Amino acid sequence: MEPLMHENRVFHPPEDFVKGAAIPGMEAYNKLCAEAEKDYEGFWGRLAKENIYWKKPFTKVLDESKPPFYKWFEDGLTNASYNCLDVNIQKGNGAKKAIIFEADDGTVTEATYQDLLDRVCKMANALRKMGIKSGDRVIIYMSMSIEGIVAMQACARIGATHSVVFGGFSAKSLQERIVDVGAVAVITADEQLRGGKALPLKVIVDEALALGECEKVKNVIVYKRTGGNIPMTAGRDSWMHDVVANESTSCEPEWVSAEHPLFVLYTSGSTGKPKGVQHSTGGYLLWAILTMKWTFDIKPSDIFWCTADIGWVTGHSYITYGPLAVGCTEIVFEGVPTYPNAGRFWDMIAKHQATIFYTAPTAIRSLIKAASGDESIHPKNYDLSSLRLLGSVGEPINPEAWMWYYEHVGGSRCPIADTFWQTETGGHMISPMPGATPMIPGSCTLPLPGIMAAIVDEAGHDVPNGSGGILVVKRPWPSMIRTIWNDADRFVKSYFPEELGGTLYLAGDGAIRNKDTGYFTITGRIDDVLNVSGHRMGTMEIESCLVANPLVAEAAVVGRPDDMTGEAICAFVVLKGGRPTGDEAKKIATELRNWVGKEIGPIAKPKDVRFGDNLPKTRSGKIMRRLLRVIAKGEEVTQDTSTLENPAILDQLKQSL
Ligand code: 6R9
Repeated sequence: MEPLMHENRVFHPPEDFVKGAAIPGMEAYNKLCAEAEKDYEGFWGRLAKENIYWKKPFTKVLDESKPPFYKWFEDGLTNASYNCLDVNIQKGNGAKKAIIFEADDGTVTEATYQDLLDRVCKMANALRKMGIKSGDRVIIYMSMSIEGIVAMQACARIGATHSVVFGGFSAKSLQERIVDVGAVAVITADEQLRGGKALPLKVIVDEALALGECEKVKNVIVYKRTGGNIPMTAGRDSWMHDVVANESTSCEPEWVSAEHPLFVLYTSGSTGKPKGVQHSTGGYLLWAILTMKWTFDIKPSDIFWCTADIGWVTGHSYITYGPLAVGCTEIVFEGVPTYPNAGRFWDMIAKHQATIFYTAPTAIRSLIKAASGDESIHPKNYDLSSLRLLGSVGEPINPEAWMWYYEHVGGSRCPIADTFWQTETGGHMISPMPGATPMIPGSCTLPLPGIMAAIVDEAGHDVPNGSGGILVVKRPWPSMIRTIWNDADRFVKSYFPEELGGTLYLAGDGAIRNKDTGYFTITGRIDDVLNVSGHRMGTMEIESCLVANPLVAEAAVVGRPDDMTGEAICAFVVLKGGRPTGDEAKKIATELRNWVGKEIGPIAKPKDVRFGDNLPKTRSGKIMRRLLRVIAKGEEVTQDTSTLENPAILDQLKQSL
């Protein structure tokens, strides 16, 4: 933390950027913040009227009668897909490119707003024909494709709530989500392509459904991506191209309440079970639109590229909904940043003339490393002059990576929006406004207008700038999580804990504000959630997976800092058959890694696996994770170990494989 607190390089938005910006300068930013302070409901009500098409206008902005179950614009009727597609076509943008899709192998396909509307309507009609109706849940298990976006938009069009599961999750993770959300259909692809390799999707869906409790799933719709050989179950499975073939290109949208659940997206929390984060339609869409305008300063002429996957919230807000709702042209990419070489991002920016580029620090760090080993793929060899704005998301961006991104990708000309937010927040919470906020590398700077972010102590009291604490949001905002699907209790306990007074939204991150600037710096999660390459992983989730292995008696999982992935997963394991050594230990470690890969997904595989006869525990039997964290880092244990029942165990665990 220290170097960050002393970071004093300041980068001001370039003058010509400020001139045309949506928020041109700090005065304009402060004015919006003051408007929200003065009349909170008036502020949001005005923006919701100006930015969304309402079939029936709302009469009440915010209902706070049952906190923390807040309702926004509830009696207003709207539709997310209508706002993204029809509204833009009515504005005369039917022939405008909506999506430039680049496949793994470099093939480019484009879709205009009119094409997209036609395809969404056909798909929506096909879903309706299968009996899928408003309020039903549909699982989408696909990789990056126009079809994936069409599937999400088609669900939105008929009021079905989608739940996208990242294509890297295992059959078991997929099945758990299908069961929890009570899905009636699954939309998938035969296979996905990543880095020149075909990877399975449909057979994993089959495996998931065979795990049981999935009787509600009546239809599996399969997009033919690779043409790979896959089994189809008669009466249940159908090809996407067949079901849409004879459908009409017009489809009356389902006009839903602004509070209607647009999607449920599962994310890791501090228990073993992932939480289904439920989002609304109106409030969510409003914030996707406003953040496109404010944070990304989006203009009709922009070519916007967010490199996220639709399996994560970033892909929802800044691929499927935000960019289309504001009518820009966006790039959608199927592949990986390192194939066919680590110059792929730079090559694509140049080829498609991207103006705004939004990616994750972990990708930047790996491309810095690649470019230091191979000059030919350094960004300086590509024409990146089309860029005017950069963005970062998913984890803190370290000042070194920030500087490299700023100088070598942005040509010291493009502001960087370091956007702090979460699956639960629906959109950006804290970020520089690119035409206003002076930037300091490593700080996400200031909250967006209307977002009442603050730092408090463990009792919920404000702490002065300069002292660290717990990041909270003091007032509800339109795109906030509405509940955890099927678990309202957990929603209240996780996000509005009694200890903080019950009204503050607890983000789960620690933060500190600079004494002079008031800028926020996020110091990392304060719960048992790890951030590996920008992906959230619950330590408990991995622990319960490990102990489910027949060889394992007990396991504890902690994170340790990693130069490339931000954090790395370290598992401390006690085997039923005693502590293995040498080759035997290596073999079992590999076996356990693969087990986690198979049970949860490859992103959850522990980097380190260490074995002990036991784990360090207090006399009351609590695993002392803080000691494990120290050991995982390879540091000497200097803390008090007097409460430890079995201090000798520490030496054993220190021995790495
Ligand atoms: C959008 C997204 C959320 C967690 C969040 C925090 C970390 C995200 C960050 C950041 C520092 C940033 N995080 N953006 N930390 N600076 N700009 O990533 O959602 O997958 O739910 O993760 O990611 O720890 O709490 P999600």
